[in-house]
Amino acid sequence: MRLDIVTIFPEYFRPLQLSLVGKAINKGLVEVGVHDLRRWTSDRHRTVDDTPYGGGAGMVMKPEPWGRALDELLLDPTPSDAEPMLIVPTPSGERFTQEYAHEWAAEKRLIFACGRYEGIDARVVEHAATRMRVREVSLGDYVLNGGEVAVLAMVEAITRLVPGVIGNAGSLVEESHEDGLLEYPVFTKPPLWHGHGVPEVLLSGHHGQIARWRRDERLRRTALRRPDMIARLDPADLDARDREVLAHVLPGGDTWTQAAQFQASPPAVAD
Ligand code: JD8
Repeated sequence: MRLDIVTIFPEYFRPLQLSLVGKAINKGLVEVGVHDLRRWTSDRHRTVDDTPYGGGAGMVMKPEPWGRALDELLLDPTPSDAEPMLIVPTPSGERFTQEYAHEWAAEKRLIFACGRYEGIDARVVEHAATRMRVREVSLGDYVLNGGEVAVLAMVEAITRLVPGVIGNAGSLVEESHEDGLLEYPVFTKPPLWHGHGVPEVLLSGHHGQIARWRRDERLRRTALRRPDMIARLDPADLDARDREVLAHVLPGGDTWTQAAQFQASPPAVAD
């Protein structure tokens, strides 16, 4: 997989050399190119921004440097049969999810455009969409100062799903957001810490009971912290015990089906 990142702050991406992504790069599983947008400016001040049409606060990123940058990156056809996809982080994008992470981990080439200031002139995406697939996505409902942090997060979420990057892919299965439930709490030695013990069942060696306890914890946590995820669960994936657990967590002791009605405004659940 080849990743190209265009930004006015290339140093933001030095951490990509570390840990998992760094290893994936060294193993040749992922190729990452970080490009300074100012390389494609045309004036001696290397200007990338200008005042917004229609007035208003702040500055907008000029289209020309972006156009030249994408032109040049598209000229370089490697990997040969790759159809690059342009990913543009923006607070006004659709939410980036684990589902997208899986989809994009199967792509051969991704190009990330990091905006700054008030954003990138909208014609850049409009023009790019005439030449490649473009996705405008948001990391979440909060405002960052630019796209770099979002790209760092997405690159990590995507590359760790590239086959061969994570040693034992098995560990991916029970992760939050993989099967619609949050993770269970984890513990390690010592058995007693600051007067806090470890749930007995985890020391029992009884794998069936441990698996059941972990599933119950995943259901409880998800119902309490993310009732919206409970409402999206497929009923066929829940057994009688699951329903019983949810019935005890959800208000009025109703089964998980009640959750759907709370979709709009999940009730405040006492933690
Ligand atoms: C790209 C410029 C800053 C945003 C004026 C603050 C994503 N979840 C997210 N929150 N914020 C972003 C994001 C913010 C960006 C850019 C992404 C480019 N800004 C702007 C509009 C208001 N400033 C994001 N993904």
